[in-house]
Amino acid sequence: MTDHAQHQSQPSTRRERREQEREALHEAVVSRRDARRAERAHAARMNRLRRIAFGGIVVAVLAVGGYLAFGDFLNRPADAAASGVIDVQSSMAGFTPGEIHVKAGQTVTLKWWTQDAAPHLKNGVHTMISPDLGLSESLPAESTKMVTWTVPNKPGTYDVWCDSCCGGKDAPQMHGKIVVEPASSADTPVGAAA
Ligand SMILES: [Cu+2]
Repeated sequence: MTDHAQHQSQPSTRRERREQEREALHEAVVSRRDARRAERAHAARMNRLRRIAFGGIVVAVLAVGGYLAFGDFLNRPADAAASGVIDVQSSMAGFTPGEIHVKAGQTVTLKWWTQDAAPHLKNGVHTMISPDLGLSESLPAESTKMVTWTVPNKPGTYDVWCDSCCGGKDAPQMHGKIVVEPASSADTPVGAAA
């Protein structure tokens, strides 16, 4: 068989060739259109997924933020009687918990800690100041310190603050509360049995 003979089996007329070319072109256009359609559908799906993922992230961030902001209110105030040691964290948000309860005359230990780095803190420390309660302590950056303290025998609610970061005493969030409860339940004014 010669080359010439092979070519005989191919479309020989110009018209047939043109028709075939047109068909091929049409197929190409159709398949490109289908590909674009599939691409668009895929993009829409991805967008939907992205929106769902973004929504999930927003919810998670809000949940964590809410927990950080309101965790103090949700948790019961720390109570020395329960554990013997009161865990107190200092951070840019102030004291956590924001309120602790102690008994008049009791000697308590505060396990006071921070994860903050020195450059964020004046003199590289957080402080815990309450002149009325005889507290004037400092805590070096990224450390834990056990503070043993005898609570004055004067029940009441006292202000305590950090004066070495985030606006210090002038910043409301740098303040915490120490509630000194009467030593014996017989002295408790609220809810006491007659
Ligand atoms: Cu501080």
